[in-house]
Amino acid sequence: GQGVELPKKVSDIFDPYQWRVVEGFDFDDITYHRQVQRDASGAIVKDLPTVRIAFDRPEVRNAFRPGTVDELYRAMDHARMTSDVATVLLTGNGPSEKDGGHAFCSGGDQRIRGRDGYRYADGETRESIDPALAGRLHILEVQRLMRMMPKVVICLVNGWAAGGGHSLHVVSDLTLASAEHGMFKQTDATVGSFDAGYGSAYLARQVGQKKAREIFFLAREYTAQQMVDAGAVNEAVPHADLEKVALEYAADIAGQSPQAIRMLKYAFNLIDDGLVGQQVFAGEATRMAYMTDEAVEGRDAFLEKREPNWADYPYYF
Ligand code: S0N
Repeated sequence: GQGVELPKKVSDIFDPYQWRVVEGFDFDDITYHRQVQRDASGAIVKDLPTVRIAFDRPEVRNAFRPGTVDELYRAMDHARMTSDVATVLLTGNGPSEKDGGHAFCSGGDQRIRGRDGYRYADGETRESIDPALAGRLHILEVQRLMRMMPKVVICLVNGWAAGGGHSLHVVSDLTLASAEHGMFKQTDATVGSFDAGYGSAYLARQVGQKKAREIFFLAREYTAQQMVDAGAVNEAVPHADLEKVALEYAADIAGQSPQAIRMLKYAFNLIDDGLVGQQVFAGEATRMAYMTDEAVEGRDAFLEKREPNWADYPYYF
């Protein structure tokens, strides 16, 4: 509609009409949008329960530098704590203006990694940097947040998913990939890197041990359809429809009970996450138990300085 301000079109398949920019952030390396419903004039009627977080460095195939990871963590954590958000879409903007290449994420920015790396900040130099901040692999903190947040995280692999970008898709709850441009390549070993956590061991849960070892040991390229067939991707979608189909997935997710989604996500995680998985699952169980009369009786008895009376609460249902 005339006079209505739409967000900037950040990628070839981003539909500005579906989104607004989430306020309060000043990101350089990512974009962060909230899905909205608009009326016929284009004015926003209400927020919908999906957010879109995207790498915004298409000139380097959406590689992440340490500052990118800081921003990604902040956006993800904001999404985690926004109580009416059910689904987080993680994708990559682009394509590259330089050569038209499409990318979801090509992993750690190899120009600034590891031993000689630094955590980017305005005016920071290698000499001035706090050594505690240099060369951190804090993308693993983002992986844990994706894994443990009580929401569904869907990766939209709109182009290359390589190295640490490949691992982000592995750790997400669901993956949709562009049938034309979605490409997968686990290059960690090629550059002397290795995601020895979810990126490899959890991949093996998805595709089996032999296939996961092939993906890492040979570092070959796979299409979206090959990854669907292998069991690592939910659906290969025509490129132009990728974000539309993702919003259909998100709408279906929003139709389910939030509590059930949360418990199911933690149940799916539990067996692979050991005691941490049990802790996360059990934390939710405890929170639900606090809502019962029985738990209220225990609390009230303490506050009223009396013995609790469990007579109304059976040992067997
Ligand atoms: C993704 C690939 C397969 C795409 O190939 P394509 O389409 O032929 O494009 P290119 O011409 O290769 O790339 C276009 C431009 O983008 C730059 N570029 C691409 N990826 C990266 C990157 N990861 N880092 C920096 N630049 C990148 C190219 O250099 C090129 O630039 P120009 O136009 O100027 O020449 C292909 O690009 C590819 O294989 N990329 C590398 C994938 C890779 O090995 N990633 C790293 C794997 N490891 C990790 O991710 C682990 C995490 C990690 O490294 C880390 C992260 C944070 C902090 C520390 C670390 C650490 O390990 O220490």
